[in-house]
Amino acid sequence: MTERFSFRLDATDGRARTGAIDTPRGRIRTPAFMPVGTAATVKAMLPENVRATGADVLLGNTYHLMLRPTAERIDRLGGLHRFMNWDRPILTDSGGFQVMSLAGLRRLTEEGVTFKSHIDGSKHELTPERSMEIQRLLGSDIVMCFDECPALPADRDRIARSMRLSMRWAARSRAAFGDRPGHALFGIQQGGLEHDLRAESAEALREIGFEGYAVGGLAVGEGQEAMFGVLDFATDQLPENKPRYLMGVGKPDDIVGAVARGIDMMDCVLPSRSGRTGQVFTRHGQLNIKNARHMDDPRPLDEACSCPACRNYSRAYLHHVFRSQEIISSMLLTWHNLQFYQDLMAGMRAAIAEGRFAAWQSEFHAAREQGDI
Ligand code: PRF
Ligand code: ZN
Repeated sequence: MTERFSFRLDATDGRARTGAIDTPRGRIRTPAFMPVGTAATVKAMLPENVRATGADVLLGNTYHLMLRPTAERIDRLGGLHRFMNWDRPILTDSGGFQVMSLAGLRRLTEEGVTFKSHIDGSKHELTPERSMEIQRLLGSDIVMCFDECPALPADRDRIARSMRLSMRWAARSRAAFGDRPGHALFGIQQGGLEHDLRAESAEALREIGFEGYAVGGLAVGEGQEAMFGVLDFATDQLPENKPRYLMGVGKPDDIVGAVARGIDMMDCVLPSRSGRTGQVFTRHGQLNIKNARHMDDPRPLDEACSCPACRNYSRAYLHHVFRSQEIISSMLLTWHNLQFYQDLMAGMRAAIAEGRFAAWQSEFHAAREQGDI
């Protein structure tokens, strides 16, 4: 196992890439999908089950953990890995984005953001320096810069000012992070949908220098076509020899389109959250297990899936436990969805390595067109 953080590209196919990030806590095969473990748990799953789906890395959240149980408490208890029983890499988001989407009353200044907790209304502050400190206390392997992400649509002036603030915060994040061998700090590109603002942001980040680069500010209401339109140029503005991470994306077809445009890492609550609401992802698209058409169906969700929900249970059973609000329903459907996402990533990695990604993409879209039969 390496003592340092490193990234290597093994193959490219068109703009799609496959490779590996090596960290002291293990290897992350790319393109990678990171299940979301916001509150120190991937809901309804044991960590060993998450690992069994093929996940190499989890995402944790500064915002949630600083409020409860607090970063200082997690530090006293030996860090986030030990606390949640996941010894592989953890990437933590920096908090700004979650403050904007979840917190009550917020005030944004050059210094940072003050806000009221969505849990008990208590007052808190996040700055680049405090976010770096919290992510260090958590023991995060991949730390994200503290940034601001404006909701779209927003006017150009607002997006430009926000992006420039995020770039000043990126420089402060870099300075506060310090020298931590084996740990990585990722910059986050902002700039909305505009080519020149994205270029300015990428330039500012490259100037500072990071171990990886995220594309932020997308999947915030602009739609898939606009998002792909940005990725058509944004990934190429970022260094080729460093991992590129698209934050908070997405549905399976978003993920495939992002990988086709040079993205190496993604995270999204969708597979885990959908598991709890009965939404199921399959090769043939999405279905809801709640639907009465599954009531007498002895078949598995997906014959090609190796997860316990598909190996051991019928659609009829999964429908029944969902309707009955049994806890096992969330467990099985979450497992299946996470398995589906990891199989998707493994399929793309193999296709890119073998130079057949375009054919793989055609098959992916054809299976979805066929629908659930
Ligand atoms: N910044 C941060 N976290 C994020 C985003 C961002 O822009 C997004 C945007 N989709 C999701 N999570 N720090
Ligand atoms: Zn399955």
